[in-house]
Amino acid sequence: MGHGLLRRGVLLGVVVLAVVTCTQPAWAFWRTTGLGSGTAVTATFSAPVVTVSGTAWSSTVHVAWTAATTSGGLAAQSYVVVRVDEADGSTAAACGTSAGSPTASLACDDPAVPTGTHRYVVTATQQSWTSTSTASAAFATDATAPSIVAGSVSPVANANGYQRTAPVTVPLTATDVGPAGVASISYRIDGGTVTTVAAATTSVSVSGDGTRVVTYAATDAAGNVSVIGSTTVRLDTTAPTVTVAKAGGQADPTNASTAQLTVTFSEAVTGFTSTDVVLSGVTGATAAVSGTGASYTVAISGMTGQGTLSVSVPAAAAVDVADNPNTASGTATVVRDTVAPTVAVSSFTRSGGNLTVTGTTSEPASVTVTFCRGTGLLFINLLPPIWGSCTETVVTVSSSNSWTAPATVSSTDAFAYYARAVPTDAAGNTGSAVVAGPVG
Ligand SMILES: [Ca+2]
Ligand SMILES: [Ca+2]
Repeated sequence: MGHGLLRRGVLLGVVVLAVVTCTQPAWAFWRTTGLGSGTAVTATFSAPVVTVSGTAWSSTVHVAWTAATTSGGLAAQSYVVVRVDEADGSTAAACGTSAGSPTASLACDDPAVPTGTHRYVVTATQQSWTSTSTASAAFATDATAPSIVAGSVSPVANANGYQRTAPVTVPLTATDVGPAGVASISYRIDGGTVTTVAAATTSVSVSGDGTRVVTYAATDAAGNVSVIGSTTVRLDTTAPTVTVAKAGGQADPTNASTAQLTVTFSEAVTGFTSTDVVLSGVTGATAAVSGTGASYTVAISGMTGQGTLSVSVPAAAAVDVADNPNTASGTATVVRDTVAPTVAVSSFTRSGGNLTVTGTTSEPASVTVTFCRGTGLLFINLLPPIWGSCTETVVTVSSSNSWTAPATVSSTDAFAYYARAVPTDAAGNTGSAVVAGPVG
């Protein structure tokens, strides 16, 4: 026993030690009662004064304290460091110290401090004396990343998950876990430039058709970065356009009661049906639509009248995936004509070996003219020609409706010649034949 405090302590009958932890300085006192005569000896044991430091928000906290000494000048033998959580007052051993494993140092690093705000308390021990510091200043650590969520996009997507009005707004809200607090939100659209906003909430404005992916993350003031989130925006602000055309191989004009047309949208649509086809110009025409997506066939049937059938698709007949209604189409036409042309011969002449027949038709047409030698000389010709072996000439009659067909025969041939004209219009209607001759 090397010092006076204990020597004096041995002499005391009753020793009461009280440590006041929340006042500065802490102090201890002895009170003793002896046999017959009382003696009181009082000494103080100063408490350490604790300071904390470290890199902001770091989970390693440097704790330092002043040496505790007795009023008799004896330094404390050891110290135990305790960390107090500001949030709930709970305590934890710090710097690896405990009552059974104190430190003789006047400083230590407290590693792996959990996220939170902490104060430190150091208890000094000198033999049976103890003296506990007041709590240090607070030190906040934050090793916990914030979280970030996207709220409901505006406007609300349709049932297909598409928007048709730009811009689409994606609200973002970040929440930090720990005392550092959210420092910023960073986001980008697709592979675009990263935008960083120094706030805990922001909103992203998305424009431009397509499937757009917004990615985002939050960073707290300690530099912890959240998990990266993403929100997909499907934006289509473009209305479908539509064209109507005659199907491949569709005759125009035609003499049929049916016709086929194609309807092609600029993108896949839904809702296009037979009732969306507008028909006019030919009595009896009805439409039947088949097809899906962007391509449809319109089968027209039941035409009984003559004239120009007009086919079109009005605006808002169908919608795309984002519910954009189509714009109106142009008009496709097919002429229906079941009336056969008539033909007339105006003249049929021969000059040497040159035969020429002229005539007219009741409408633009092709006239098939067949020249044929009769069975005898002109003045005795009694029998009709044998048409199957005769020379044919096809002439197309212009809109003037007049035609001329030439043929060349032997200039010395004295037999009679005939010409037969048969008109066919563009719709395929063939008129009655007219025979001219003989000439010779
Ligand atoms: Ca944090
Ligand atoms: Ca569209």
